[in-house]
Amino acid sequence: MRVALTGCGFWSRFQLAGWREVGVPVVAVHSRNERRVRAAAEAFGIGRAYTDLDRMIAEGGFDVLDVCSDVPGHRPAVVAAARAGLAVICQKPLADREDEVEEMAAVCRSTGVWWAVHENWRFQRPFRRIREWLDRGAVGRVYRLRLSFLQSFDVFANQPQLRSQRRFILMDLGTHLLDTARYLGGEVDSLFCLTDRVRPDIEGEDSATVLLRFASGAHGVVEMTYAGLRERDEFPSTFALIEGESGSIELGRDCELRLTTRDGTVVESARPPLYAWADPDYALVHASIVDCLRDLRDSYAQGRPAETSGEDNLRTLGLVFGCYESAETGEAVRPRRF
Ligand code: 89V
Repeated sequence: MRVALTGCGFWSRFQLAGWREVGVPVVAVHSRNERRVRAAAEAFGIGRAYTDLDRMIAEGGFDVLDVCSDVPGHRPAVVAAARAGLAVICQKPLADREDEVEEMAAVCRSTGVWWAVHENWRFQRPFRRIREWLDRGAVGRVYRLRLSFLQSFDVFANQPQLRSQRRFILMDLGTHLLDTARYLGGEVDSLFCLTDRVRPDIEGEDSATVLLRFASGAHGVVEMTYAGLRERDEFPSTFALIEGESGSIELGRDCELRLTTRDGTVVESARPPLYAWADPDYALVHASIVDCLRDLRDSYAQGRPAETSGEDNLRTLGLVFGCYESAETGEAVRPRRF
């Protein structure tokens, strides 16, 4: 598997470090910004650097295009790669407009390429451990699941483009949290969502509260904000509570998990490895890049859809667009299927 990467912003250096960590060569890199692409190529010893994406694709020599650009760059890059018969991995969200998602899905389906979304949140160690506990029935039938991501972290310092996104927290973060909700709770039948823009100096919503009804009958609550002002929060941790008929699982500070049953409480740390290249502020998330890339590498090699395949991620996006629809109409909605 040889990868070429497009987009050399803040996230790309962690993505490139992640590929190195899982032993997959990145042979070419592209950005419209010449200074950035040169810097990325130099830092990671990549021989080929391009400012013209079509040229990089035409010159070939790689199997997979990893789309790591900002959101408006996703659609053209995914479509160009798929039309050239390349496998594609794209950062989330695939697109923030439904017509663009439809086009990307149509092109990937008609060309038959292997496509996936780099959806790393569900690969965080605590969620993998919770999934194991759920699979072995540790808490019995789950009747409610809560995910909370309530932060005062200044996410705009490293990613200033997020300030001007008309659709912000549900797109940037809700994609992750709703995907994790699906990973832990299964598919969703209906949802209701409220949004708010608390900070006056950004375009989009920075707080959202989502109520889910899973196909299993379980209830879900997913709440998120970047507008928090609390004594102690812990970016980028998601806190969780999963309630089952015979027990509960809590995910708290510092990746600490508590499994409570009638026999008592088991406490376990699910802290991931701390990679030397990770930004300490994002260590938990950066570690999950490695586990996500490992799954992408292995599924590609084995010719099977990734856990976070394009098709799978379309269901997550159905929830995200459903949240905006619900927030606009004030109605509960059934998520659309792309
Ligand atoms: O992982 C991400 O998508 C990042 C952050 C955690 C900052 O939202 O954009």
